[in-house]
Amino acid sequence: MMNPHSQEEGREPGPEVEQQDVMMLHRRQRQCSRQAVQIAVSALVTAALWAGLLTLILLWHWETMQDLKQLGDTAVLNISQVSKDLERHKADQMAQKSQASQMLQNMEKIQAEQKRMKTQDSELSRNLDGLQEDLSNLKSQGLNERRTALDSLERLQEEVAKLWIELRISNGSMCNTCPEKWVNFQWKCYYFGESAKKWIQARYTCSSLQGRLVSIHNQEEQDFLAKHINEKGSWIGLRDLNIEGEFVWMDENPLDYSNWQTGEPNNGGEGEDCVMMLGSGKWNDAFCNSYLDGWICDQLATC
Ligand code: MMA
Ligand code: CA
Repeated sequence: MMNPHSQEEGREPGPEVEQQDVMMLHRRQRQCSRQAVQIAVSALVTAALWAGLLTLILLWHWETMQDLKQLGDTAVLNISQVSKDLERHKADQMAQKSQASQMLQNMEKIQAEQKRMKTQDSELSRNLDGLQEDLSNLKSQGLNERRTALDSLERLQEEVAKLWIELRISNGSMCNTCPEKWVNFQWKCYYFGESAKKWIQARYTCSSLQGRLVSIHNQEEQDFLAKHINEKGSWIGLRDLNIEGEFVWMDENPLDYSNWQTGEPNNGGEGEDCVMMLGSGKWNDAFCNSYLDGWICDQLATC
């Protein structure tokens, strides 16, 4: 080290100067060593600080890594769980799809069955209609046959009664018994009603007296009646209600005898379907709802 006083006025250094120099040297040495210590201490502190900082950073980093690792593990777990769920869902979806297609097939089958049943149903209802029609035909046929049979029976009974009377006549014993107020002629009895009635009311009254509006089949019978009738005219059991001009007797025997007034039957006025015997005994077709004061009933005489 250069001495700052070495160039002073060319004076020779004495022992005091040397002592001073040593002291200065010592002071400088102390200063140097203090500085070195300071530097070392500060270096140490700095190093310690850096070490602490590094440790902190490392710690933080380690924790972060741990967290990240945990997060990663969790994520892996979640992903595997999600993929499992996804697989399960896929399987479910497949199952549902196959179920849906199965259901569709079933539905188609059901629809086809329904269609078949509808066709069968309409066929059955057609058959049923046919059967019902057959049944009603059979019923009406049965009814018609029953009616025809009853009519035939009635006619036969009447025939038997007539034959029975004829047999009694040929044997010499007459069947000429009539109820009170009835008049006998041949094998019949006659009732001469005398109150104002329409044709239908007269028919009803005769039937309530166990007789019928009279049927006339020969001249003798006509002559007998003509003698007893009401002069204003009387209803008899003949009419052409169903077919105009086709006259029918109440005893259902054919029109084998007639005694029409000249020009009759003429179906005059509002239409004339019921027959009356005029005071003269001649017949005239008249309006059925006219009131006549006379009406004649007949019935077979008893033996
Ligand atoms: C006339 C004649 C008949 C008819 C009656 C009705 C009097 O006779 O036309 O045919 O039935 O009238 O009252
Ligand atoms: Ca007439």
